[in-house]
Amino acid sequence: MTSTALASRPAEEARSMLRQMVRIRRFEEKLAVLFKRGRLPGFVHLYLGEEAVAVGVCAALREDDRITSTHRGHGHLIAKGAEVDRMMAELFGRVDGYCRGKGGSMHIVSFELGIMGTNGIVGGGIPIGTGSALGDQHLGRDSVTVVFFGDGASNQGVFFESMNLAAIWKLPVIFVCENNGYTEWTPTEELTAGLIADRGKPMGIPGVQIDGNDVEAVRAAAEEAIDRARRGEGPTVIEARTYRWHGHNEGEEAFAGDYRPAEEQQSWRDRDPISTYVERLVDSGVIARDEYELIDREETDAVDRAVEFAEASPFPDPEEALEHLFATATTGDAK
Ligand SMILES: Cc1ncc(C[n+]2csc(CCOP(=O)(O)OP(=O)(O)O)c2C)c(N)n1
Ligand SMILES: [Mg+2]
Repeated sequence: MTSTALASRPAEEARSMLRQMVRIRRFEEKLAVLFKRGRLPGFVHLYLGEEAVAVGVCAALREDDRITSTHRGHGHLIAKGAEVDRMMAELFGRVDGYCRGKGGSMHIVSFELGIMGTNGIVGGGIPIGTGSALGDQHLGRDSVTVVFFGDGASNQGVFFESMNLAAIWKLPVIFVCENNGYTEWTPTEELTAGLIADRGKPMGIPGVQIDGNDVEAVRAAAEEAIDRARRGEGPTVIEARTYRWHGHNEGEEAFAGDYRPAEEQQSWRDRDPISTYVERLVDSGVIARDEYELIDREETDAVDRAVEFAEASPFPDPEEALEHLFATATTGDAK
């Protein structure tokens, strides 16, 4: 690598992470509007405010690494390389979606991209990701799997079972808990004892609690855990503290009431992972402000085009209602 390449690499990485966060932000904002207009079939749980976690972690992954996701998973998938067009088509229930419109928000899979699925079952991705890591170990591959899950999911028994086996077998898996302070409408401290980062400690699994709104901090923690997993030294728990800006699900204001103090919400908006990163990059001369504005315009336009793409795509034929529901092959998209 030339010295120029060395010097420019961090700037390129920073730009790319910023672009990914903006892409997720604009995608999710568009979904909020579409949901209100009754244009989306099914529920959506938005990732607004948590973008730095998915982006920081996935920036540290290789293409052949895998992730498992949650009910709040659009950001994870976009960060792992999913296209907004096919994501949008899936959410509209159309054939050009990643699962031919049959998965919807909570069941999007793309094995080609290493996406083992969003998941409507809280904690459901934890054993799938642990099994994925076991598969790699058996096949002698050096890829790793990241399991994204929430603070609520950290109380599921399967998390402890999965950590146990991952520790015993030194599986190449990284457990990334997105602690956004709430499990549905209940504050985390009313449900969750102790520090989530410490939950693997009795099993010898290292854990760290990090600022999940700082994309560089997330990436640094992810790189360390991923290197460790690739070296065959086993799992790590990363607890990323963050906050969701929107409700548990869109439309919750119809029944959930005011369960989050306004000052709390404002204090996290003041720590917006995108604008704080833009400030940092502009102040340190890594990007110019108009460069950010261009990125923003491009991503906003891409999301608008994704809606057009989704609307132009047909609904699946009723004849194929029972197709692609059960696995007949071990690789490839449902398409
Ligand atoms: C096994 C199971 N139990 C309960 C639910 C209902 N449910 C959906 S999301 C959710 C809360 C999840 O909270 P957390 O893991 O913190 O994720 P967050 O929504 O905060 O991202 C619950 C209880 C479910 N989908 N699956
Ligand atoms: Mg939560």
